Amino acid sequence: MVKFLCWSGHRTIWAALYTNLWYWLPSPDQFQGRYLSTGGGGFAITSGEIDLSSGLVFGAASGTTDGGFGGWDAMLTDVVLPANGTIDWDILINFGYRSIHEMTVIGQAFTKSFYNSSSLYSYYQACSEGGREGWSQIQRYTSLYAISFGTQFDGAAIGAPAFRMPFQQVIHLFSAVVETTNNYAPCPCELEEIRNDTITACDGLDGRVDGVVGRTDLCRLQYNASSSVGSSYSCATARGFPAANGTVTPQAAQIAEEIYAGLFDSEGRQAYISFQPAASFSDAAPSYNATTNEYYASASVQWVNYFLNNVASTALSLGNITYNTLRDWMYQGMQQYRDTVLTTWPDLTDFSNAGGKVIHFHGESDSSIPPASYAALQEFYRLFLIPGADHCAPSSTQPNGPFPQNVLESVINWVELGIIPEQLNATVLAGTTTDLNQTVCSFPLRPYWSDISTMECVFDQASYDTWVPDLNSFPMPVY
Ligand SMILES: *[C@@H]1O[C@H](CO)[C@@H](O)[C@H](O)[C@H]1NC(C)=O
Ligand SMILES: *[C@@H]1O[C@H](CO)[C@@H](O)[C@H](O)[C@H]1NC(C)=O
Ligand SMILES: *[C@@H]1O[C@H](CO)[C@@H](O)[C@H](O)[C@H]1NC(C)=O
Ligand SMILES: *[C@@H]1O[C@H](CO)[C@@H](O)[C@H](O)[C@H]1NC(C)=O
Ligand SMILES: *[C@@H]1O[C@H](CO)[C@@H](O)[C@H](O)[C@H]1NC(C)=O
Ligand SMILES: *[C@@H]1O[C@H](CO)[C@@H](O)[C@H](O)[C@H]1NC(C)=O
Ligand SMILES: *[C@@H]1O[C@H](CO)[C@@H](O)[C@H](O)[C@H]1NC(C)=O
Ligand SMILES: *[C@@H]1O[C@H](CO)[C@@H](O)[C@H](O)[C@H]1NC(C)=O
Ligand SMILES: *[C@@H]1O[C@H](CO)[C@@H](O)[C@H](O)[C@H]1NC(C)=O
Ligand SMILES: [Ca+2]
Repeated sequence: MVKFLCWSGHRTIWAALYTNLWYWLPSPDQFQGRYLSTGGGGFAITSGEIDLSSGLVFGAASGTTDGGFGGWDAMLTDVVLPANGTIDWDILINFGYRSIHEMTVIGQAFTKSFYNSSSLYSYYQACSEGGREGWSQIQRYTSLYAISFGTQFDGAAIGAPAFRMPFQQVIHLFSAVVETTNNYAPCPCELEEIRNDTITACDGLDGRVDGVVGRTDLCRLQYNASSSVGSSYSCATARGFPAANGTVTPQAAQIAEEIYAGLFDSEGRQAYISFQPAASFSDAAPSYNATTNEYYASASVQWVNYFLNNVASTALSLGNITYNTLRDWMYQGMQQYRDTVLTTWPDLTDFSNAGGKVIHFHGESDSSIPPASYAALQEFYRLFLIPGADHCAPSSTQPNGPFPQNVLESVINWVELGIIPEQLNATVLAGTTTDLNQTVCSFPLRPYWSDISTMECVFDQASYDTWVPDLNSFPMPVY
């Protein structure tokens, strides 16, 4: 295996920064005619060596880029504001789509020339922000490349993409605003009790009692957090919070219900989706004042400060923020970033015509990026909601849930062998059923276990409808 580093550069506006590219190459006897691009997470455009190694298993040369941020550990937020009031659009475009594209085109040409290979299958794999980066390529670089490559990528394995970033970043404030609006910040233990009760109450709705909520849609339809009111809870000191005990209050149940329901404006119109029941309430975690012994709502406000107000600050009072404010911030972000990080160009005809394939998977109990989807474009795109899984990872509170281990292999099989991924293979990695292999249904089909070992993929309209909300708080369609 060869590790290869090179640079390409055209940025001269703010500073003479070059973009570093990093490729890992399998030895020629292990090369299988494949190239893989990888991406980042959070505000990072790269995941470094961890993801580069994932291509070698499949005999693929693999690439990553630092986006011209000045180093492999640099974040977009380190460089996007050269001064308060000023966005570096060049660097934002790098992050939005350009750097992954350049790294891919150079990597493809380099791979062909290094291995004397006249043809190449090209893939993409990443999760979260990296998933958004993958969609940024699928949505942009197809017809342009149809002549030489068919499509820039033949296939992509995309996990929990942050592709509606201006919405998803603002929804991170929603749980805290639900608390300030209700004038109550529950201690983490109280919401954890509600989540545990939710898991217990909804576990069996998928036909199998295994501690995993495989049907959060039925849970939304049939469960009400108010049934937790009066349950007693008790937690030891943890994560900077003191030991706590008590019984679940009606206010905490109300907060849980509002978080599950999603963001509604003052006229009762829906603005955005939120987390599914049984997801962890991580966005609702309060701060604690040891002097007054009080919990108060808090949230990460980096997106609002950096990208909407253009100031490098992490301070923002939640005092006057209403649900309408959150809606307006989403609208502002949609306008300001629709051609950079809002990655929802809806027409994928060229990609589909060129034979491109996407497997998109998303933890059903994702506590960072809510999983509702609008697409059912089964010919070239498959969505798999992973029962009980959290953000790009299994959930520790639903340990018997499966997690897919070989999504890229399923994409490769689909592209190169025409094997349609009707279901996705997944393995239980912890809990009492460790190593058990399961399969995951292709959305909009949903799992139902008719007995402990037999799962069917079923459809029902009421469940489906919970996944396709009408975001009618906006005067235009939200893709
Ligand atoms: C590619 O071809 C050149 C020229 O024939 C040769 O020197 C080189 O070793 C080949 N590379 C590989 C990886 O086979
Ligand atoms: C919730 O369940 C987990 C086990 O999954 C347990 O560790 C935790 O203590 C429970 N929390 C509460 C508040 O009971
Ligand atoms: C849950 O129950 C509470 C209390 O009975 C009620 O006010 C609320 O409307 C219910 N929520 C839903 C979504 O049905
Ligand atoms: C509950 O918390 C109070 C202090 O808030 C403490 O005095 C009491 O011992 C705790 N009870 C239990 C069962 O942990
Ligand atoms: C905690 O509360 C005290 C008393 O109101 C206040 O002086 C202090 O600033 C608070 N600390 C934090 C971190 O908010
Ligand atoms: C940018 O604005 C923030 C918020 O007003 C302030 O805290 C910070 O010091 C400013 N930074 C610079 C470099 O002026
Ligand atoms: C809320 O807005 C009012 C009026 O603009 C302002 O006076 C007040 O300081 C704000 N409160 C907070 C907590 O930001
Ligand atoms: C999925 O699992 C089946 C049954 O074990 C196996 O035949 C198939 O090769 C697996 N597919 C992938 C992509 O791992
Ligand atoms: C699950 O599948 C993997 C890979 O396909 C295989 O190695 C493993 O033995 C299977 N586990 C069980 C319990 O069948
Ligand atoms: Ca279950």
